[in-house]
Amino acid sequence: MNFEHILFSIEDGVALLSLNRPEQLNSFNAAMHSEVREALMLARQSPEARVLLLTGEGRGFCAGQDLSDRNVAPGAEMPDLGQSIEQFYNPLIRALRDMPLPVICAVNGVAAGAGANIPLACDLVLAARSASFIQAFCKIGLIPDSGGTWTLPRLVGMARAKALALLGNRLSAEQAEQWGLIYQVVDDASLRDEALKLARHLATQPTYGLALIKRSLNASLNNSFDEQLELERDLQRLAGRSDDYREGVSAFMEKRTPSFKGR
Ligand code: T3D
Repeated sequence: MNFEHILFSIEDGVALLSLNRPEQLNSFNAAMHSEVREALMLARQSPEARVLLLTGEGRGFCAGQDLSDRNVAPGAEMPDLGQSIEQFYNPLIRALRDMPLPVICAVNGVAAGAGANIPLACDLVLAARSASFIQAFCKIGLIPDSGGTWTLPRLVGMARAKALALLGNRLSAEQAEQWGLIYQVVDDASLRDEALKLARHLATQPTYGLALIKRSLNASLNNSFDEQLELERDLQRLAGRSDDYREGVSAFMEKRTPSFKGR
């Protein structure tokens, strides 16, 4: 598929989206936002796609907003960042979080600003050992966006969230793993292979059931215990009517490997 600022393909059930503005550390301009939105729509709608893998080309994962689009001459009117968040960043974060497929993010290098929070909207985050996460917003007078003010305290606790957001220091991938911000650190040279291995495995699994799992876990962050029990009842009812559940039970009883179709 032909894009200018991203690479996108669907192969063996894996939709692979790689940010591709390496000279600008894959920072977002409006054109890249539009292409990412189109690719996410394709991944969501294509029956072949059973998992999404998000990564970046070059030495960085993503440096957030392209600041060259925000460098306003003295006296000129500043852009409306609320409008930018509404039009670009919030839909991106919602699209990743609500994607009815497992979303893996392979953080291949520095992740700063919105680029540090986009991985946190994904389901499984792997990072290269040399990667790092920087809540860079405070250094230019902004607040963490792309869901960062919601996700950070829930993942690492308020004390660490405030330190990350107010100081904007570089957090190494290893520290991010230790703090529970991401799933796993892997050696730089094996990041792409490890992420693809995980993606190819997930692409053979009961996709619909996996989508219900992520929906229930995402909802648990806001639900009471009783609300969550009720949600589990409702989603298990849906899962129990799927072809993959029928196949999973039948394969278990027949002592064979299941062949899931993702429905
Ligand atoms: O505006 C809105 O719509 C609201 C939403 C905002 C969301 C946000 O993300 S705001 C936060 C924006 N991002 C940042 O503040 C991060 C800025 N970048 C950095 O702090 C550093 O570049 C890094 C810590 C990420 C990496 O540092 P380093 O030393 O490894 O690389 P570098 O030399 O700074 O950057 C390499 C090149 O990428 C360089 O270009 P050059 O000099 O080689 O031509 C640099 O200008 C460019 N680059 C890096 N980040 C950005 C960027 N160009 C434009 N925008 C960037 N964000």
